[in-house]
Amino acid sequence: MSLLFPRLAFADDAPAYRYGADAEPEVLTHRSLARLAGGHAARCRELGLTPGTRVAVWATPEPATIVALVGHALAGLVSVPLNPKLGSKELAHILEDAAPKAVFAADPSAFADRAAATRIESTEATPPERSVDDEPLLVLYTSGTTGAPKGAVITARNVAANLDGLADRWGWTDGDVVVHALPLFHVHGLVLGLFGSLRVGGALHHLGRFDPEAACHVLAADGTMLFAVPTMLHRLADAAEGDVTFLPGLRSARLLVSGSAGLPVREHRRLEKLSGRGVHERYGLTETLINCGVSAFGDPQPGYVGPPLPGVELKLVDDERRTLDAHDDETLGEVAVRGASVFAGYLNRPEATAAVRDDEGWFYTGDLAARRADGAIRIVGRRSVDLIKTGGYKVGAGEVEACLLEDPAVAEVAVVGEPDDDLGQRIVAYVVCRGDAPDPDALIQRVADELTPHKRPRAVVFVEALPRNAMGKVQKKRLTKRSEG
Ligand code: MLC
Ligand code: AMP
Repeated sequence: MSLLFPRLAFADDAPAYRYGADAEPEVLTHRSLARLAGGHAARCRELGLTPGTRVAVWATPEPATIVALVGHALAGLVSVPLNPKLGSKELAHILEDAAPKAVFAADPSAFADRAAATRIESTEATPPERSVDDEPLLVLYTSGTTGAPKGAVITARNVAANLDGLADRWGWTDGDVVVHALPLFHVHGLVLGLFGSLRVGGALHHLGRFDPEAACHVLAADGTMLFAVPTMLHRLADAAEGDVTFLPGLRSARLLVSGSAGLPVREHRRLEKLSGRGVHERYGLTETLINCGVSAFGDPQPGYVGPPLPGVELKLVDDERRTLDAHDDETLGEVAVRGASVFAGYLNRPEATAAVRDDEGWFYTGDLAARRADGAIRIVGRRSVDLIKTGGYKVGAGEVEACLLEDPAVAEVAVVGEPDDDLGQRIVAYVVCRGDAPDPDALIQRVADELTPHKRPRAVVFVEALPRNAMGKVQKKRLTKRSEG
């Protein structure tokens, strides 16, 4: 059976992970990463953590975290990466739902106020070998329209199959150095950025935090690919326009990749001018990993996310989930996908899994799209207005509403995503007060503290009443129109 990360078994001295934006980043070679991951795996065994056990990791991007994530993968432990900014309620929910047997952190003192964690130590040992099996590798928490986030169980085969499809589409090899500043608790930064680089035997340079100048600097030195969400590319274009120092990096990268949300055609055009080659988009979900991607062997396709990856079956369906055969770039249907990359299900939630995946293995994404004659997919929106994508993060309107309703001064609330040049969508809360209006900043802070800062509303609008239809259902589209007008 093939290995999940083949180059870690050879363990040579080429860089696998670099961290930091300054002149001398911290480096883990394939050898040092393999040996340290082996040491962490041995320690987990001593702690009585047996294969299949869930273990949480505070996902700061520093090297120790990488050692733990890789050590768990090799040892057959299931990592539950935690957003370092998680607020009290959401953290409590994840710890209760995933019930990890241990929580690891590079620096436990940074999280002492939220959860007791065990320090990741740097001892070395021969690493175990992990083959591409059907056992869980990760549980990634992702939001739905209502309720608290659900844990998507991702197996080793899901990851390997998906990364092999991407490597094929992008010509991704051991000569590539991916540059990114994405969080390591979601698919984009963790599965693609880290595990993808390790699977092809290349390197990942994590900048620590997104900074257009640092990104271009590393690309100009030896970075070959940039992975980014549209917000980062928008900020990169803002910084680079009129400043030639950004151009060498933008022009030497062989591939600029955008994903996690749609990149507007306007931004495509700006980046095409700056970089000379433009941006290749890919489209995915936590539950399915990446479904479509524009080929690196051809030009970018502004407005399109490309055809399905090798190994991904894709169909468009109508509201009754009947297949639509149209290839006219016009007929809209919901995207459904099937294949080895589709997750194993939501942790502890068989009904939620059954609602999105049918008996034949088709996963219904909730995304609406049209398909061109050559199979390229154009994503046009989502079925539900209650799923918001802000800065590439998925946020459920329901979770933010539930949080705000806990404030005694809030009688009713409707949360919507409104168009935003920088974030794609900006979270706005429309609030009907009970008595005197509360301080809007306090409402915003409640969401940042209890859920996570990226779920906080960027604006609170007080209204007399929420628009409702004859059935009493809030008509969110009318709210958005009101603020635009
Ligand atoms: C602000 N901050 C607060 C706060 N207000 N903290 C506490 N309380 C408050 N009230 C903090 C923030 O945490 C952040 O800290 C800083 O202040 C700035 O806040 P921000 O304005 O919200 O963040 P911003 O810089 O705008 O972030 C933009 C961004 C980020 C692009 C860097 O949105 C991002 O990293 N997005 C990536 C999302 C992603 O990876 N999605 C992939 C999902 S997988 P600090 O320290 O952080 O600066 C998927 C599948 C697929 O979708 O297809 O890929
Ligand atoms: P998440 O649950 O965070 O993984 O978000 C998945 C969602 O992100 C998808 O259902 C899409 O709505 C959106 N998405 C990801 N990539 C793209 C893209 N390239 N274009 C448009 N939407 C995207």
